[in-house]
Amino acid sequence: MFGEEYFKTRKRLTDVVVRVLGLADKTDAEKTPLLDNDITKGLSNPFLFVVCGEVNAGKSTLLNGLFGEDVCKTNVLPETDRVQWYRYGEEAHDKDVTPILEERYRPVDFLMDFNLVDTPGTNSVVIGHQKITDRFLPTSDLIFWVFPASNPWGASIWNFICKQHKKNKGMLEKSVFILQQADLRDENDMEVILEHMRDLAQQRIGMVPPIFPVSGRLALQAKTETPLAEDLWRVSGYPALEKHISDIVTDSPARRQVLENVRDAAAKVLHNIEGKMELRTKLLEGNEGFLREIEAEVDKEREKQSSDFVGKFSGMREVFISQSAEIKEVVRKRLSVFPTLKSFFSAENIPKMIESSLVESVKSAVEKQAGDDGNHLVDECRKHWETVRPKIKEHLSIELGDFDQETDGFGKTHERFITRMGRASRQAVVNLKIRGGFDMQLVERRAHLKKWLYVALILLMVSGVTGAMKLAPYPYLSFGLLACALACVAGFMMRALSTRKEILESLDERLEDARVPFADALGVDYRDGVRDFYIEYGNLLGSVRQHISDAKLELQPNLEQWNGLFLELKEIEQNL
Ligand SMILES: Nc1nc2c(ncn2[C@@H]2O[C@H](COP(=O)(O)OP(=O)(O)O)[C@@H](O)[C@H]2O)c(=O)[nH]1
Ligand SMILES: [Mg+2]
Repeated sequence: MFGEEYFKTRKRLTDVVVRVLGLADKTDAEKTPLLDNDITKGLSNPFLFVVCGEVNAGKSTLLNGLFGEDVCKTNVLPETDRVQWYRYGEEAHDKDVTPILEERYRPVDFLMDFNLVDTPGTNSVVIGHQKITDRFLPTSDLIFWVFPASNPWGASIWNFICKQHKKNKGMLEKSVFILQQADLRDENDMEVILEHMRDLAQQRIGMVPPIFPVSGRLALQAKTETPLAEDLWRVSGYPALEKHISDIVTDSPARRQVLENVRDAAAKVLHNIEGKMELRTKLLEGNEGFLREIEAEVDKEREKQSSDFVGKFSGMREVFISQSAEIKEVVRKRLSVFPTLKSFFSAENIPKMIESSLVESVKSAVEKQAGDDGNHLVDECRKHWETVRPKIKEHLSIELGDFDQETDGFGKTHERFITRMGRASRQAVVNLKIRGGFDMQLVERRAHLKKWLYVALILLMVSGVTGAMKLAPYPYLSFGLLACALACVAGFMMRALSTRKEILESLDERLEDARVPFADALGVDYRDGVRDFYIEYGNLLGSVRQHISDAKLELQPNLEQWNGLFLELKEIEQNL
């Protein structure tokens, strides 16, 4: 294959162009210079070789030698009087373009990159033939002037060359002279003939193009043998010719320019892509900043709600005070004279009853307050969400549902908050250890009052006995004892009331002292509960966060592909 290096670079560039266009599509970048047909068409343009020479010079055989197969018909008689344009086609077929131009499509790989124009001969007299030759010569990459080695000085071809040379400046630079059918001459003759041709060329056209003595027939024969018949191949003179063709293909400035233009266009589009990606990265960074602002706002809102808790908590203290007032009333009743007396005869646990009643009432009051506060928090979140939604729509074009579409109104968190506060309040009351101290006081009181009662009863009994036995000084002794018993009962009653007062005072003091630790004990749970609401609220922004990180992930492979393409394009540039 001729010009392997060139075709490798061209293929690579074509691949890069396809991938650059793909990336441009993905990143929405401007592709204009690469869409310009004039620029990219050059990538697939085949090379054009034109073969000129007299009838029977061996032109068709020369081409078959290059193909390595019998593509062009050869004949002693003029095979055709038409110009034949050999092009690639998946099926072999011929197409008349004009009465003197015929397109011949052949499934030969070589033709994908090279088109060949086989002219019928400079000595053929076909009207209009000249016109066709005029059309192909200027655009051709290479012109083979074919001379039969048997007689390379035929007048008609030399006249034709002179005429074309005058019309087409630069034509000779891309011309080579082929001395075909060299196998018919021996080596010494060839030397003489070559010398003679050089002189003739100098005389007629003022320069000597490269001259290659070859034998198309031997070349074809060599190529059709497997493996290639090396000796025949060398003798055919084709190695030098093919090397020359390769050099022309690789060094063609026009072709190189095409590659450079395509490379420049690809670089431009790559630059556009870079711009788009930078913009996108900036936008995403902006989005992240925006999201951080909103998150900070949510944090601030949480802080605010947690710190407002001092105010709300005075409410919790009030709850405790009002509940303790009720409790004191109950205690006062329980410790009045008759219930106290009754309590000597029936088992009852006043401290336990007091504690559980306090626990229950405080718990339900705290739960109610927590329920109200929870509703308030949900309202605050809802209000805030309605300020966030339009901002996210404006900045990130993300449509978020309203608060109740996006959440269940924080129902579970709300319930958890209430349960948590209820439990905390129970624990807080128990931790106050009101019961322990109270218990001791009651035991002491009972023991003390019992003494009074027992003494009164004993006196009453003794007074009865002495009265019945009429012991002297009757009845003064029994009346005296009765009076003493009554005095003891009065003492009992007075002590019962005064100890009740003492106990109530100390209970009052204890409850008073407990107010602050009680509220403090709830503080931690309350703050955590508030935080729960805002954690759940913050999660609402999760879809936005996800959207941004998805977009970033999407960007990553594009960045990598861009880097790869940039490096490849740089390498191609160095090869050019
Ligand atoms: N010995 C020999 N004969 C050749 C060679 N090339 C062509 N011929 C013969 O020359 C005749 C004309 O060849 P052809 O390729 O058709 O010439 P065209 O008219 O210029 O295309 C045919 O009979 C070929 O067999 C060659 O390299 N060596
Ligand atoms: Mg021919």
